Amino acid sequence: MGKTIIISNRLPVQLQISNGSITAIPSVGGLATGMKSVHSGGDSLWIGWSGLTEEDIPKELESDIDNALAEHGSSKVTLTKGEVEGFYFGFSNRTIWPLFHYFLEYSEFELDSWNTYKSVNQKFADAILEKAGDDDTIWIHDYQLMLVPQMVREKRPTVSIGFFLHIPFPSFEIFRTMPWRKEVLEGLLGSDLIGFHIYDYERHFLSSVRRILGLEVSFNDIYVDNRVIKVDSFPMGIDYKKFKEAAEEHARRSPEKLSELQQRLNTHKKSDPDNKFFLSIDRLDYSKGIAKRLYAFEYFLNKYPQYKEKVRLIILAVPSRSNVPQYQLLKREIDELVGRINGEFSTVSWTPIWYFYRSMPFENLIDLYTSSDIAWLTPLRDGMNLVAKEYVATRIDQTGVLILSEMAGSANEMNESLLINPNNFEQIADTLHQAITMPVEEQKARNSSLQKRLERYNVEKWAHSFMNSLLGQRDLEAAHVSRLITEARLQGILKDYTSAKRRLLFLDYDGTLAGFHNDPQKAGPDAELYELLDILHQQENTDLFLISGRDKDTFTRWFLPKGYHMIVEHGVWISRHGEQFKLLENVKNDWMDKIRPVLESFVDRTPGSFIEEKNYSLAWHYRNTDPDFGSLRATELSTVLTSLIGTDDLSVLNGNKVMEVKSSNVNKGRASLRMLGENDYDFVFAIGDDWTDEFMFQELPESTVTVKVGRQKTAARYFVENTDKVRELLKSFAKA
Ligand code: GDG
Repeated sequence: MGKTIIISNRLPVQLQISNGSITAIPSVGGLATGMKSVHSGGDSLWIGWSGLTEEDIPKELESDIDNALAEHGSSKVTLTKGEVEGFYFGFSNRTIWPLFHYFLEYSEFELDSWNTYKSVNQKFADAILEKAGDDDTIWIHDYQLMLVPQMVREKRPTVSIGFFLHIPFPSFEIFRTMPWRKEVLEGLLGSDLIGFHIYDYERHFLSSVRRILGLEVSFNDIYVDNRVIKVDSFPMGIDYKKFKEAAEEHARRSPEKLSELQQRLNTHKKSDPDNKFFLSIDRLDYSKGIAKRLYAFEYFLNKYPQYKEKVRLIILAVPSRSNVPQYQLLKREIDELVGRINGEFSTVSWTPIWYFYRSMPFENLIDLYTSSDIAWLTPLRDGMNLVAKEYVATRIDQTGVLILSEMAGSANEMNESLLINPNNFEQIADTLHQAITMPVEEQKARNSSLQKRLERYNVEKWAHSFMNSLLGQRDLEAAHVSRLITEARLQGILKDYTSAKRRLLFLDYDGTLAGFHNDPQKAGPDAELYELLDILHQQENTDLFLISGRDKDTFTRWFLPKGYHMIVEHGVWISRHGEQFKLLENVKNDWMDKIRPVLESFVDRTPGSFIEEKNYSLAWHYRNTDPDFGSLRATELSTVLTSLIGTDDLSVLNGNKVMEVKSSNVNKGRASLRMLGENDYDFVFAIGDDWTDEFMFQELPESTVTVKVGRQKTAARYFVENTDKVRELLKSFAKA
């Protein structure tokens, strides 16, 4: 097992240079803490930007810096001022951040900053490639590095790569507006595992993958060429113990040991024990909804004037990205709002808002959490929001009320909090009132459930479950690879092939001998395929069957003159030696008039879908529909058909973007078994791509060489990746 490499924009270490000497101080942020169990010992490395630009680092200190970082298991990527501008302040924070938080109007689509984003992502990828071995596990973090997975994959196809997005993934309608949407998705798909905080982001991502890249998605697996990429949600937790213990230590402190801030807070609390503190903590970011919260506070004071002089809103706005214009404007707006509201409502003894625009030491953060009766966290959009979780963790006597925005990822797991829509002032004012008057018993009941969950699914669990899932993907991959037809296996198969006295081959057509086409009638055989089939067909002691769900007329046109043996419509018809098709199974088709109108109603309501009518079956094709809508309709149709066909001897086959109704006593397994009984075969081979072929894989004897095309679950013994590989395999039979 190799080492673990973590990559994030910023290293979890702060560098300070003073008088030519370097100090590296580990940061205490949530991510750094969460990764502690993953990033420890000598077998892990964290790669990221140190926070100092190339211009900031004196050449002679370069190696000292590297050594200082190495002591913390870190390695730096050096960026120039220009790169930081284009990559970080530019594309990351002026394009992706606003877009992914649904601030479409703030998103700038600048080609220059996109190009810098690409080249800086390449720098990160190169830094990884320089350090990574083939069996290492790589975990890439966040929106600044979305192209890195693919850049690493290109050079290291077998390395295990995980990616976690800390911010929301927006709906397709928003994401599609970005000019480089395709490149971003392709970049992410270099990963083996892509993680999001919540299922909604996951589903938006999958929808974009289907619609923009047209890729096959099955549940939360994406199939790309010969790889399966897993997408899953892992809601990030906090270091629960750290916050709980800090609060306990805080409660034990003697008055003279309290911080100055705490002493001030206490003085105000003492002046009237009924006074309530509301707490609002965020980075100063438009996504956090600070300005809206201020307007809502004003609304509340007007709607519930009895709380004037009784409540106080403490706002901690941590400076962030202050050289991006939107952040400067927001800062001005908040400054003005605070001034206006304080001016409007203040009395000689009361200022409604205390506003801090700074970062506070951890100790003061705990002062604020433990002193506030109500945490009011109402982002307009937030990937998770850890502050909400931290507040609850510090409430050691289990009092306190959390008011949380529905738009924060954390709302998904914090149902016991008071959830509000940050745009609904009426609801906010009423909820503040509800929070102020909430009985202590109710507060305790809510917080105790919340605390249990936060303690259990803490940040360490989060990191572990991501890593375990990534390793699981690697095992899955290994299991797949173990069934791949390798050169050695091929030689074994060929040996049996050549030494056999009589061979029987079953070849599925669509998705196996030929790729899919939007119009099935156009997916006809090419010259190379005819040539290959001719050779196999003419080999001595070889019975080759094309076995397909296709209608007999198409196969008559394409193959009858060639004289290949054919079984079509899943086993209804058979043709040998170029003779006309004959019925292989006795089947009825009088049910068709009943089912056809049902399918027609689905065609009418599902643009792009159509009916294929065969002699003994009806197929509804939905390959050309909107992928999400098509799958939805397919599920609906399946329910309708299942209830309709009830006792009839019919079955519904759910193929590759096609749903087919046919007699239940007909399938490829039954048909192939009948052929097998006709002669004494000592080499039997069956190959196919969808689950109608699984009937063959299941019914044919165990000694059969069964081969699945693609990596989906299968009963086949082997698999090959795609139709090109099928051809290669058959060519080797042709040469045998
Ligand atoms: C992004 C996503 C997602 C805040 N002020 C001070 C301070 N903090 C600490 C808090 C908390 C962290 O910063 C903020 O985390 P959030 O999750 O609330 O928000 P973002 O910074 O926007 O983080 C977010 C997160 O990534 C993780 O995936 O939840 O949705 O936007 O830990 O305690 N810490 C100190 N002083 C402060 O003044 N010491």
